Amino acid sequence: MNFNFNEDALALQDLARKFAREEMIPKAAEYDQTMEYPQEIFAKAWELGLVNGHVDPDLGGLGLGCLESCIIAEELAYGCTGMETAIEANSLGSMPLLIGGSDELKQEYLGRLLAEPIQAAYGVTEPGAGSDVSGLKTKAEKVGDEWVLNGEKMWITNGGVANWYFVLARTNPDPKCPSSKAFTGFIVEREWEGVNPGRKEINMGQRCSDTRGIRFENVRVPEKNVIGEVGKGFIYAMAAFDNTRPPVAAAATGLSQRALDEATKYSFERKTMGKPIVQHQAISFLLAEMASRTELGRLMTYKSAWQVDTGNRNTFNASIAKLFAGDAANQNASDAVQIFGGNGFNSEYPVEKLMRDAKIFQIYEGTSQIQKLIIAREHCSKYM
Ligand code: CS8
Ligand code: FAD
Repeated sequence: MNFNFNEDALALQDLARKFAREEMIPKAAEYDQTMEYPQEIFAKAWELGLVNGHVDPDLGGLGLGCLESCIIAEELAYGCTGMETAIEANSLGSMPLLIGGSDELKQEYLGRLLAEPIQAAYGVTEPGAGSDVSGLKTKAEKVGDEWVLNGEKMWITNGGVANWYFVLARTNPDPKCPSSKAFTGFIVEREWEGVNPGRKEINMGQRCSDTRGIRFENVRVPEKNVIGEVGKGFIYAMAAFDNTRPPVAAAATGLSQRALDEATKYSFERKTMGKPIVQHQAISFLLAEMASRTELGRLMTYKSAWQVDTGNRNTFNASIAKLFAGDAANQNASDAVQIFGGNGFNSEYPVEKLMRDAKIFQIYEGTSQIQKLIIAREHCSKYM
């Protein structure tokens, strides 16, 4: 057991921390208000190597481990989780390809992400199926040597800006076919005929992140754009979450830490009944609880990332990390607003944005209820 980061990880943490404080925080309120996509921030982060770090070195990437990705995600999220989601969605979009794709497909599409500051997206959720991935209706049929894709995706992060999408579609129409054999993953280019992203959704928080529905109408996908084996798409899509839920938990932890720091600073400055509010035990105990949640979320995140990096299945711990850190971010943001009093409710202060931004951590990459479902299944399977 060693809780010290090595020099490379410390250098990455410093780099991401500096970037968050100097580039992201000063612009966060403006991007929140305008809801503009943070391309300028994305491009600067890309220049510094803070985007796509997970791509293998033999493809020209940095080959960072999951723990290093978590370190970056936490620091960037401290600055602004809207911008961080826009950045981190590239890892999610490319993860099924990294897991199951051929070298040729990886070189082509991951190569694009390394060549220019452009986006990828992960297209699984549909208007009628979010938690229940097995219930999705988008379908692909083989016609000659191509696949013809039809259907509709919903809530796709980077949906309007991505150069290409990972799309999960049903390829076996038999309702009795198990999920592990019924779906196939495809790489679909934004510019192909029949690919139609919808309007940008206006969300409660993380408002500069670009979330859209996408319609696929008779989109012709070449056979080479099938990821891995036909029928294995569900497995690649699920295995991707094992790699990306730790960084999502890390981002939630970054928000928890920011809420704690803002609330602590304020509680030293604000005076009531003749003393700084930090000297009221009710306030210092809130800070103690916030600090405890932040530390616990971070520890579980690191453990679930360490399992990935040591080649162990982490489904159980990734869901615990995502569940705990997502809930912690919400409680910490709400407590920070409480500590700020009336000022906390006002957009001149940073914490109301934190509270709006935090909510999505209990919804995307699997809701808190779905994390409990996964944790319970994994736990109970050990007793069977
Ligand atoms: O449907 C599953 C689920 O995970 N639902 C939640 C969906 C979700 O998380 N969506 C997130 C969308 S992306 C998003 O929100 C992006 S946020 C913006 C970007 C932020 C920046 C990063 C479920 C409910 C867990 C399971 O569904 P079921 O239909 O019950 O399937 P199962 O019976 O559990 O499994 C079917 C087969 O799949 C295999 N499987 C399941 N999990 C895994 C993992 N790795 C490998 N294989 C897996 N983790 C399972 O073993 C079954 O295979 P068999 O061969 O049949 O035994
Ligand atoms: P539903 O599945 O309809 O769930 C509704 C409620 O019922 C929830 O509280 C849920 O927890 C609960 N529930 C459902 N099933 C069960 C059950 N079996 N047991 C207990 N409770 C249950 N998806 C992508 O594919 N790619 C993306 O990039 C992406 N980005 C997103 C960005 C944003 C801003 C948002 C809002 C969503 C994004 N999503 C993305 C979709 C996201 O993953 C889904 O919204 C989420 O998985 C929940 O699905 P749903 O919205 O259909 O809710």
